[in-house]
Amino acid sequence: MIKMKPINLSSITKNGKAIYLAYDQGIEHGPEDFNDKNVDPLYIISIAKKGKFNGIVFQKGIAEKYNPEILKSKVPLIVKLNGKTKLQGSDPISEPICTVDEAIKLGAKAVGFTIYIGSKHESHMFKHFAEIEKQAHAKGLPVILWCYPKGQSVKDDSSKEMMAYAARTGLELGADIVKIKYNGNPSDLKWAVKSAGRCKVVIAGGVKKEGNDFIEYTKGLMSAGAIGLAVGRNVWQSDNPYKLVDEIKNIIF
Ligand code: FBP
Repeated sequence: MIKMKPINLSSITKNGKAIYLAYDQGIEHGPEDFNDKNVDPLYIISIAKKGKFNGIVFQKGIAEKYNPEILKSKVPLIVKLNGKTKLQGSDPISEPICTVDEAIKLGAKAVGFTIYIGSKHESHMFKHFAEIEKQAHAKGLPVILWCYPKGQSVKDDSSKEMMAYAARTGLELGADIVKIKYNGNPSDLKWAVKSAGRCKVVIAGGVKKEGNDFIEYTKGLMSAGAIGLAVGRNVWQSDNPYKLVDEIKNIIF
């Protein structure tokens, strides 16, 4: 009998909680998310370093070209292994663009992979995920699944049912952490967290929120049992990311 050792998440969590800085939007959404300042990956690395994030998420290209600065920052690198542009049609597919071995060579402490549940290409992404999950776990590397309901068959991607479906998919596919979208209702999220079982749940930030809304959002998701955030735009589009990060870290930890 093979004894399965649980994957150790201590390199990308602190006391079981986490805040990751996501910066794969350049390919997922295009540079329209950026301004003069945050278009520069060095600015993002400096936020992650100063804010002592538990991980910084890059695609392979940025992880390679800015590797010395990333490693010097000591912020754990999380490499996304697949990606797509927003120019695709309504049933998206995200193909692998980096391998587990390449990510390890870049110094990755974890890998990320996106699956669009509900897309007619879902099974294709399942197959690739299964492969990377096997390879990453064989090397002791945690796997984070971005699990987003998207496709013609998905009517409401942030309904209670869809949030729980995405979370449960993370558990059943073998992810260590599943990243889902959150509709702002903690009692809906509680059910999603319960559905994820021993797979931990982190939440995407979404489009930039105004005023105190992101603070309330963070309070709600922590009260529902998520372990934290994998946030992008709300942090690096903020005029004062450091103040915001201090505030949300106080809530998370
Ligand atoms: P944000 O916090 O900026 O929403 O980033 C989270 C994220 O998961 C990114 O990693 C990813 O690029 C993006 O959202 C995808 O969002 P969408 O599915 O809405 O295009």
